[in-house]
Amino acid sequence: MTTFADIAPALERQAIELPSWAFGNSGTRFKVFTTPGTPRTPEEKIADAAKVNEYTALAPTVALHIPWDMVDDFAALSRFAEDHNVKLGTVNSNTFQDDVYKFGSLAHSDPAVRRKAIDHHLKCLEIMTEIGSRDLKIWLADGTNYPGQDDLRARQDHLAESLQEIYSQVSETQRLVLEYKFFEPAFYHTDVPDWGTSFAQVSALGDRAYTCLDTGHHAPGTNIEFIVMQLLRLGKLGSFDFNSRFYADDDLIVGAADPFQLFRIIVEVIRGGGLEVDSPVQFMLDQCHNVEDKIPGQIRSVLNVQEMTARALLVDRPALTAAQEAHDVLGANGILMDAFYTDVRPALASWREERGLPADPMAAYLASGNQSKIAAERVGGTQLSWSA
Ligand code: AOS
Ligand code: ZN
Ligand code: ZN
Repeated sequence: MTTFADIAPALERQAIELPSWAFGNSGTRFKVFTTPGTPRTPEEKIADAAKVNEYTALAPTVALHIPWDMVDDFAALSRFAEDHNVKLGTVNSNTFQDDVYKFGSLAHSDPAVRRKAIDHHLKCLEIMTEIGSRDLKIWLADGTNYPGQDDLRARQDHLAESLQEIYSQVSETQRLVLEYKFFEPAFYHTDVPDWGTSFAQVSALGDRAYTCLDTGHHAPGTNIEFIVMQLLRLGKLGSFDFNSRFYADDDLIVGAADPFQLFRIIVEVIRGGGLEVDSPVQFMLDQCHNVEDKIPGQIRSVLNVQEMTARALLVDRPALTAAQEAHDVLGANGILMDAFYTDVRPALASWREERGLPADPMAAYLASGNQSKIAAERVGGTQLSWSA
């Protein structure tokens, strides 16, 4: 029988990186609604991320997006973050907004376009060195819309060469993480559609190249926890982009659509050592808040991950192994479901209080008045959106 005291050390070291872009306005192709108090600068995005950490102690780092978070002085931005008790984390590249990338970036047929895309990543690595960031995360919008539009094989070769050049500049203390996505914005094929392609590409690069698994980037019905198991087994699961989806890449609050799937994923993370001290797995959110307030949206998200982690840690491993070895099908399933159905919220509330945190971070944040404070303070200027 696993108790809450047994799982406390693992909960203690849980860290979930927040994406700076989650604090900007976002929407669908139909409308982007604005929220009072939305950040107008990268500093304000970091200050909002720091609020999430202040109330939860779960989110000590903030991921940047270049050029959305481009500033003149990254050392100053880094100091600003540290003054707010957070650090700058993963740097996300962006080769999907410029007209030159209409037909691709690192996989483009034109060497001049590939050069520009590679240089952008080299610039990201320079910024990472300046701010002490470990991970360069690459998500590519590259792909085609119609069969025959381009040469799939040649594009894959171009991608491999481009990644090789970028990887050659990744320092000993840095990593390259390649995200996959099965469709969108390209609809016929994407150049990194699945974990297998990402795995093949990063394996060809070397030890400091990993795969990023975004939970929203699979076809409906995909057994994502199997992929988690396999990538951990192969030593190539570098990071998660957590979110949830009902239909496509919805980027909704993690655990909102399918809490049981999140539980199953975290069970495999734990089984594969992904929560251990020296684990290579970086937990990150990749979400947008279209209609809800952004800071509470992120607070809810990290709490969802924490709650599901606590439940997954409560799985009675020795009993599960015994049931599995005995081929006790229903017994094994029952042990897993017992953990899933455990309400860990009261125990987590006391655990937080023992650490000087609010028992209910969401209620404490809402009562703090911060939301009306930032709405009153942040007048003038231009609110940032998800993509700027
Ligand atoms: C895009 O679909 C990917 O999920 C990216 O990880 C992420 O949303 C993007 O980098 C933000 O622009
Ligand atoms: Zn993502
Ligand atoms: Zn996505």
